[in-house]
Amino acid sequence: MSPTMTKTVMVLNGPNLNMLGIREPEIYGKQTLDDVGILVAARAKTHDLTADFRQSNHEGELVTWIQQGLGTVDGFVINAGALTHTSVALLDAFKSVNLPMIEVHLSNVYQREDFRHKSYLSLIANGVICGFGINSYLLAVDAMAKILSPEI
Ligand code: DHK
Repeated sequence: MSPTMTKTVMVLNGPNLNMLGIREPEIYGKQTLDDVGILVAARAKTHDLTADFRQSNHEGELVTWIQQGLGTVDGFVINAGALTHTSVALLDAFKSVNLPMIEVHLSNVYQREDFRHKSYLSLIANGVICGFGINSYLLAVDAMAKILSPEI
């Protein structure tokens, strides 16, 4: 939990999401990850939340950030990229901290290759939002605000 009244959501991005805007724009869109971060911060502010927006290409760094969230953040939104479909380590990290977590994807993974239909994170995610492009992140922030302040 954050020390102040304002709650914090860590918004994590996994491998290759730093390439947004360049990478397969017909699937992932033309906006950059910086654009996403700006929109996420603005949306979080409307809910009186702070967004701690990060990206790493390294599974271990993401695990460390999740662990560091214990006692410092109130929930997670994550687009783990390809690690969604492979990483027991990320699943176990989220199980360890036991905080609300929403899984997001820009693309509708269920319209894509079979290997993208399996998610380890979905096993414990509060919810999964996919297929809405950048708006997937914003919908996840809205949903997290509701989870963290269910009375509103
Ligand atoms: C992003 C990736 O990098 C892929 O590996 C996932 C996800 C889908 C997305 O749609 O945001 O399979």
